[in-house]
Amino acid sequence: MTLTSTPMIVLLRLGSFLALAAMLTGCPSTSPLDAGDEDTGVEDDATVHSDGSMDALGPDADVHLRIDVPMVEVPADRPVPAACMVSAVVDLNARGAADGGVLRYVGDNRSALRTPSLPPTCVSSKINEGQYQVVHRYVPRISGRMRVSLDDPGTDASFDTVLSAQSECFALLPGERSLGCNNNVERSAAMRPRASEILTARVNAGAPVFIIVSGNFNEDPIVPQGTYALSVTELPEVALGAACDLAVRANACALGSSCLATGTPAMPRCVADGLRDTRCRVDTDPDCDVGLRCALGFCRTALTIGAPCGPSTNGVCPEGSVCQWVDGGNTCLRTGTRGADCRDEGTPCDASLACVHTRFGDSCRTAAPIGASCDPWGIRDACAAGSVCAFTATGGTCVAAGSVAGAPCAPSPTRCAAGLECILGPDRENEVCVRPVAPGGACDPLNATTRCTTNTDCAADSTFISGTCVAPGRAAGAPCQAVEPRCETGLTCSVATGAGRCQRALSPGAECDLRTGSTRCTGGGCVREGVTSALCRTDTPETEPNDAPAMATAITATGVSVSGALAGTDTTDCIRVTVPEGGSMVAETYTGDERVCALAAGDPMLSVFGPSGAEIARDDDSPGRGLCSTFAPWTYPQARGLPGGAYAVCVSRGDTPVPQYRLTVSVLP
Ligand SMILES: [Ca+2]
Ligand SMILES: [Ca+2]
Ligand SMILES: [Ca+2]
Ligand SMILES: [Ca+2]
Repeated sequence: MTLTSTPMIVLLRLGSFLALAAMLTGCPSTSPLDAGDEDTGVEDDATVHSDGSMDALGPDADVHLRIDVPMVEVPADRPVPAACMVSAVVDLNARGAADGGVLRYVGDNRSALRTPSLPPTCVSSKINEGQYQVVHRYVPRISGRMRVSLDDPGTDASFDTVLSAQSECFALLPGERSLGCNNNVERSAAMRPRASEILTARVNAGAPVFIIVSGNFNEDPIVPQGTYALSVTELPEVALGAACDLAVRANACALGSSCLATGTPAMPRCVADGLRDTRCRVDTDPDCDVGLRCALGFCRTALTIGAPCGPSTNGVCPEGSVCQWVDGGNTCLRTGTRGADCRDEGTPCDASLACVHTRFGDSCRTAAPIGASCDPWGIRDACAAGSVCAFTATGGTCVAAGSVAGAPCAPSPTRCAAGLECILGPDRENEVCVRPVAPGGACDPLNATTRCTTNTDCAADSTFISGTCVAPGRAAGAPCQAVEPRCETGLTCSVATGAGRCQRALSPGAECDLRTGSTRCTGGGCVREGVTSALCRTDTPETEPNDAPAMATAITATGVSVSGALAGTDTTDCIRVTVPEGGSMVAETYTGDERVCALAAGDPMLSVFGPSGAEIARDDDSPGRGLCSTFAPWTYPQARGLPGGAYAVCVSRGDTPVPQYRLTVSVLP
């Protein structure tokens, strides 16, 4: 959570940068409610919907305001969402406690409906996000912007919140903007990295704002419901050129400008948006002046096609191109060419290439035909049109969708062949067809080809590739029981509290299980020795100073488990490994136990720097890894087919210390 705020991989392509920028800044949203063409001159009873559900004003009702707000035309057939019914909406002006200009309200979403009424724009409601919504109504006293936050010790630490705001209590139609949306805070002041905070677009005094608290379901112990503490701070506006608060906590710049530190010495002032290295314009075309392109919320110099790009380049690829890893470097590639995104219109890809679906989106590749081996995690050798990559015991094969166990499900209505059922796959993003297996039956510990029935789970055997369906707590790899003893004698639960797996303790040198986490290495980490095998290695303590790639500690072995800490003034630790020409790399971070990077143990970020010194990939929180990262051929195109040379792998942190972490790095031929 140091630089990115979401449990996603930072991809080296512009679309993702922009999506990320949206999340960092509190969403693409920002539709200022300019007093516009249709001043309705509403007095007092500001917004009244067709069913009269929203007509109650809070204590502000006695403030006799004339409000200049364009009323959104609401079609008569547009139903009032369940969460917007007057009985469900929390009137913050009436119920929140104001303290020094900050209104604070403590609530919970345990009795809210699971299905979202007002889908937030910054998460996908298709993957169990933005659920259990509670709507709050707030009438600002002054025009300007509002900071709304759930980053508060009063918010449950395990509650993964989403926060959004709208000017109307209706699901947004295409083209309608929210006032702001955020999943995870960029930096948590209250040790609540899964909590959310937004800085709204401009709001007008007296015009109600609907603030929506939702929950995401990731995996235990992260939950979509809980107690939250919501605060609302109204920020007065500062004129262009005037001094402002860089943190946008005391005030906010007027529409069309943003607070940046400029001049010598640098002073925070409101600077016009859309200029080189200033913020992109919001809701105004063009978003940046000629020759500039908006990236991560700032107008940057546009690079040329074929130019190097990536996290350490101060420029962005031009329109019609993406920054993509191809032939050992991050390069601005024109869409439709090898390694780049497919074109939206016309022929998707150049001749001899196929537009294939990968986990990183549709990409022009030399596609693998049906029956060929492929990477089911969707990175390598994606399958030709009409086929998809199915999980097998140790890899993948291109097959027709839904045809076999392990295959991605086909479109509705018949999603899987007879005898199979469609469930969320091990990448937690895509659905796969699995075969139900009764207790005692042989199963796949990855749950990619089978699903254990009757409240059993697949416990891995010594191969870590096959297993048996067992009751909780009965075998290594099986889920822990809720009460002590959580696992059978000789096994320990992977986490102290909450849902975890029973693990077998192994000594250094033993073959360990990185695939499903059924083992725990004593005094060290599990280091990959090959694509499917891994050994327990004793920890090597880090050696300071190691604060930058140039200061990295050189590692001569092909695999290492480093133990380190990031506290005090120490924010970065780097090691250096040598990769042979065409080799690949696996680097993983851990805090606490082997599999779950708990909220309380700090939030490390992983960066990889290539032989030229350029940062080739940056990953904060990988899917299924909590707050830790996995940089590997099956998660990153940058991790395989590497140019030979020295690579630095760095672990860094944000404001919160990481008292103890483990970094495992393996170099594969
Ligand atoms: Ca969140
Ligand atoms: Ca350190
Ligand atoms: Ca250091
Ligand atoms: Ca992280």
